[in-house]
Amino acid sequence: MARQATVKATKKRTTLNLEKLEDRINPATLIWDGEAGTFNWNDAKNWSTNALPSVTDDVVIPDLSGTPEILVDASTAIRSLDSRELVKVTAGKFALGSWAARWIWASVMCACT
Ligand SMILES: [Ca+2]
Repeated sequence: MARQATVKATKKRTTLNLEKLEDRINPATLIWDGEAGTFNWNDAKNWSTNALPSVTDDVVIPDLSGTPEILVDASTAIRSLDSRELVKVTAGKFALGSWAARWIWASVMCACT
């Protein structure tokens, strides 16, 4: 007589453990597109997102035609800066955010009085 295998279904209960993940803010890269036709940092249209850079943003200003100065006339804080043009701060504070990866690759001049 052939031996018959018996398959017995068993119900196993598994407990799922959920772990709360840390909150994350994804930094964005904002690129100067000069759409406003000015060289004013605080003119939102000059940025690729048409919004001013914020403390979580990496900012890129490419090599522009001629040698324009990008004027910063109000306080701003960004995550990092990579600029091929002079960034001239005429008023307010120009700060890099409190992120670990902050860095700057640019010429920044303070023309504050
Ligand atoms: Ca734009």
